[in-house]
Amino acid sequence: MQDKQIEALIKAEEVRQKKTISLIASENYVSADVLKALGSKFTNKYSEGYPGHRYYKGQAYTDKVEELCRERALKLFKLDSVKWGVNVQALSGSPANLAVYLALVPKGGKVMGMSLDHGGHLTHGHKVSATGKIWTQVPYGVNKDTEVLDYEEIKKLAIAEKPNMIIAGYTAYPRIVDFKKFREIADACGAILMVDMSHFAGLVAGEAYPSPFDYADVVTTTVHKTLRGPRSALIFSRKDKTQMSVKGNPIGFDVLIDKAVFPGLQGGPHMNQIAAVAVALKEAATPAFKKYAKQVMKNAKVLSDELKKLGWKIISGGTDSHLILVDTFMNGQGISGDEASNKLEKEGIIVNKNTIPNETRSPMDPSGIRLGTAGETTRGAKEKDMIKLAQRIDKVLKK
Ligand code: DSN
Repeated sequence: MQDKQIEALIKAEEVRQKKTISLIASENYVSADVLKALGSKFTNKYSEGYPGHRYYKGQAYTDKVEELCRERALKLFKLDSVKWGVNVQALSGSPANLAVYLALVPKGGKVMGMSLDHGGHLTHGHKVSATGKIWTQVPYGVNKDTEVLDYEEIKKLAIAEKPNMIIAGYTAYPRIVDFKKFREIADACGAILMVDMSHFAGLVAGEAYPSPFDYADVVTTTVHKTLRGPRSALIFSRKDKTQMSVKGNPIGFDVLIDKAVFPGLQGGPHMNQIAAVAVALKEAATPAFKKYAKQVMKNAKVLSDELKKLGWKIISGGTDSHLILVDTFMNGQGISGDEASNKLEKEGIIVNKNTIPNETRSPMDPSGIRLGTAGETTRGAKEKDMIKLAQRIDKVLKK
């Protein structure tokens, strides 16, 4: 590179990644092919619009790449293109979620999402996010004692509040979500059901975690977590679910969402990113990826069990995904999440501090840390490595 300053920083980041263990549940390591597509000359092309309907000329290959990406996305999750559409242009998870609400929820309407300290995402209607300013969040949480979803409580709240949309799928919830129950809840109050599967999309693709597609009206996901692609997002939506236009014509959710993404929210799509998503989706359709997804979950279980044995409090008592939430503070018996994540970083283990359900501290210095096994599993880690890792974490935290 001519730019030696940036070249040096890229090199330094490569070395940092090589020398450290990332247990950040939302990170992964992409393939050389994904990187190649991201760094390709598609970055030079403006292609506002959708395949076949662009504003600028010169779209012969952008159209092909976007169509291929859409086909691969539908195929990976076994979706019928008559029933489901997919938008592949959202730049990342937050704009994807925002686009869905812009498309389907009237301004001032209610979105029912999990509160932040219980494991929800900012864009599930939290007040500091635009999603909490344009719409009103009806927050729900996990059961105080079991720390898992209490579907009866969620149903009662939904019936009382009548939200326009219910969001299932979280950023720090380690357990399997019962999508069928969420469908029943949405039907009981007339809400649209959106699943944000950003965290577990790769596990669904690898058939290691239940698929939400039989039950949801809309499914959003980032591509860069367990799905192991570039930073980007996909929005799947039902074509046969409609809303009335002002002229009284039914319009499919897919059409409304496409319009909300462009021109509603974004300009030209990042075609290099879409090419890289297409590469990642092809990789995720392989038998090797299925094996990977299962190993991610086995590793998380072993890491969680071992930390528990060593005396750490695991929120909800364990995990059935790639993600583990550890209460390191333990009501003052242990250390805060901030201190824990700092100590671990000094020893080359990268995690994020995280709030825990019914948090008593602050988001900047919460009671826990969140761990995930997607990245280290990509690097070949197995159960025996997780046992050693848990012992190392324990030693560092108790130092
Ligand atoms: N930052 C992502 C995560 O870590 O879960 C969500 O936006």
